[in-house]
Amino acid sequence: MIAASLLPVDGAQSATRLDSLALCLLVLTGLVALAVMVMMIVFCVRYRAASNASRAGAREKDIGLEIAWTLIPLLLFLGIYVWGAIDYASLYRPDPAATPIFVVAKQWMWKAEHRNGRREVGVLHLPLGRPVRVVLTSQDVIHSFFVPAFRIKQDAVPGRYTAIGFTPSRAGEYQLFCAEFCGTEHAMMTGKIVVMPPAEYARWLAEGPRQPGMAQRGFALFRSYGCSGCHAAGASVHAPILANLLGRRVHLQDGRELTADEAYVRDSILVPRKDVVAGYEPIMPSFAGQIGEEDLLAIIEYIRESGHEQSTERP
Ligand code: HEC
Ligand SMILES: [Cu+2]
Repeated sequence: MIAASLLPVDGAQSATRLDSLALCLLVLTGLVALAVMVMMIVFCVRYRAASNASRAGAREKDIGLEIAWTLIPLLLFLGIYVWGAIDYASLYRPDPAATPIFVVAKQWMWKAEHRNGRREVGVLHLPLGRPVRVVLTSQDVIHSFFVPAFRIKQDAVPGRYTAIGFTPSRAGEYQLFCAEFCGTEHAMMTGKIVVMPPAEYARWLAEGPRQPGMAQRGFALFRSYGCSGCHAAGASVHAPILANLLGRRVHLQDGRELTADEAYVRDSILVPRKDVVAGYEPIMPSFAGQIGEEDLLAIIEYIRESGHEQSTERP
């Protein structure tokens, strides 16, 4: 198809879905525009002042017709809205169970860390057919993580986590761009996405340079920063147990309720007064300025993993 050959290949399920939505919208609006144009021209010619076409029997009012041409387009376009909203939610409210991969943007490169501690710069390896969630942040200015082959784009903002979820559906190599002007070498801030079959990806993860797994590093940090003094199971301070926190519903003191994600945990550490958990005193000190981005990510991974150990998911 012409449309298909104009677009980059679809390397992820998100791309296939977005393409069908865009095509559907194009066809629908095209048909509406065409129908209006054709009728306009036909009526202009047929009933022009000089023509003697019969004007008898013209209807002044037709409620049925009016309702039809209001209701049918309304339903069609509301349908498009719902379709778009569902696709949007699957990208920007990704499944908390999807494999997280951490990407830190910085002038002018992309740095990634996988859960076992394998790191890479300028390249991002992903498993084929597995839902992943790229968790982004920036060390300096706003960047934007843009992969045309996946039809995804998400800002990387300093001091905040953003995330985007997708499932790579075709093995191969794709281009990664920065889509937010971020300084003189913005145009050079590109990278390569490599989608490989899960077994190959697992092999790739296990080899090559890496530091201790993120969770393992996070555990050491959790102790050295004194978090365990309050949060460990046997601590004398009344503080929540953090196991299984990620993805859990949290009730806050002010009555709000939210689902704990990376951004929530990050804020709990840096701005503890912002979201105080119901039933606890706001005694947790802020660690803003003390814990670096990469250490924060490691602590979050430790909290996630400590949940898994207690459930029966793992051998
Ligand atoms: C002085 C004791 C104390 C220390 C030290 C402490 N916390 Fe807390 N923390 C608390 C208390 C009490 C709460 C519950 C009240 C609140 O939300 O502020 C809490 C809440 C949290 C929450 C939200 C929990 C939930 O169930 O939603 C997270 C996440 C957290 N702490 C992580 C950490 C990390 C990571 C560290 C170390 C860098 C740390 N805390 C250090 C006492 C502490
Ligand atoms: Cu950039």
